[in-house]
Amino acid sequence: MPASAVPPPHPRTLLDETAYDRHRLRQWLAGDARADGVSRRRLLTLLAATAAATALPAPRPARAAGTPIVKPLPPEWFVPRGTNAETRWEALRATGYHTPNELFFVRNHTATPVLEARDWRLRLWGSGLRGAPGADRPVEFGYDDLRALPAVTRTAFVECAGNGRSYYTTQQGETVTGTPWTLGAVGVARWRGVLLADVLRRAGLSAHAVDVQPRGLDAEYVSGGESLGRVRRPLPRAKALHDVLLAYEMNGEPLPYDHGFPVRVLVPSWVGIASIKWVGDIEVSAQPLFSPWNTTFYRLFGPAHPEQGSAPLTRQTVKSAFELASGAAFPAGREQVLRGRSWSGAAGIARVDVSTDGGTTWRRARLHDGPRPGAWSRWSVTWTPGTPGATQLLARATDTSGRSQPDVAEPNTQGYLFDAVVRHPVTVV
Ligand SMILES: Nc1nc2c(c(=O)[nH]1)N[C@H]1C(S)=C(S)[C@@H](COP(=O)(O)O)O[C@H]1N2
Ligand SMILES: [Mo]
Repeated sequence: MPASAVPPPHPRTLLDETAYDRHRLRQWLAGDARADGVSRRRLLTLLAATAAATALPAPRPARAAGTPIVKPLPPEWFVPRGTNAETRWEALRATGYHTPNELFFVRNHTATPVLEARDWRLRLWGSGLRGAPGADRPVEFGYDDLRALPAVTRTAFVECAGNGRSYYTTQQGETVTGTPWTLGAVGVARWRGVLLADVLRRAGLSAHAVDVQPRGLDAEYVSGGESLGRVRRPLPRAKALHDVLLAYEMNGEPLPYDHGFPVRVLVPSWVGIASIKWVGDIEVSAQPLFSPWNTTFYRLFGPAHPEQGSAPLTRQTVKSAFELASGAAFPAGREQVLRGRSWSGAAGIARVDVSTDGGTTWRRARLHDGPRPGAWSRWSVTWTPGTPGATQLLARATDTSGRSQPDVAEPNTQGYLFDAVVRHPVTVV
């Protein structure tokens, strides 16, 4: 018998029907189960439905060497994009408020490292710690040390600063560099961990500390033939002490390998790059810090921006997406419920307006969630398509701070922070 990709479950697991079901579905996903007469779509729907409800340990990786992502990437759920994977919005239709871990997008500069919790240490060092004048007297925390600290839970999105980048080109004719995401480089999860503030205080944060720089344990990132070192980006002290988590759980499960196991940083409302995965050390500095990820990258460059670039990016902009495939077909004359989600890095969502005729007329969508800062609100509208042919669906959200989505996004060379209303093509048949 070939070695199974899915490890055997703990015997206790098999007494829990939901966990049992999920284990079987995972085995199927790994090609280890037979499901004669059951469609792939049906099984994927079941898998999505069980994903959020159960808490199994992270599966052992089943990837071939050199594959940048550990988890399965069924084409029904993901668009592969190099070392990254984009979630398909039509796959989120079957999910609840939180994005199941199995469906969450992955953004890797290199490849997911598979680490062991028992070998992992978090090292805090630098001139911003009392009694630790250099790297010579670092303060260390093990996985169990972190788990023994007071736990906090927070629902928040992680969204890549480049989410929606491809629309600079397809809607606005601009040439931009970077991964051509549509709108699927975002997900909302329930994160559990400890406050970075707690860990910093326990490590002896000094009054002089100004910047806090977490760094990942994944491989060094090489760009243009030059190594930029390991992925790292400074956070200002105020944000680090405000609401940043060192997260060890995602939707009630240990962090999956691809999302930062054993521990990642979670910086609510900010560009995804701030949420360093596989964090191994944190420099606490009494001097301001810079890294390629807040100088060369993650600033706005281009004619509309200062010569040396904008300030480093922090909060995400306002966006909206339909839970539909691009080019989805609808029968004429039959009432539909169109669903979607909107979010903003500045505040919760206050209203969403939808057009089903390419932007000529607009009506207000029904919001299913109240304003949730740092997360999304689901919404719906009913629509009875008229004459057959091509049309475009548009959604424009406004947050409680009054920020909204323009018709055209101000371009920048690296295609960050797209915020314009996206024209979603559909056909009436
Ligand atoms: N160590 C490390 N952290 C990282 C990255 C990375 O490549 N390495 N990618 C960043 C970027 S650009 C984004 S958008 C988010 C993506 O998080 P996810 O893969 O869990 O969705 O992780 C961030 N943290
Ligand atoms: Mo990102």
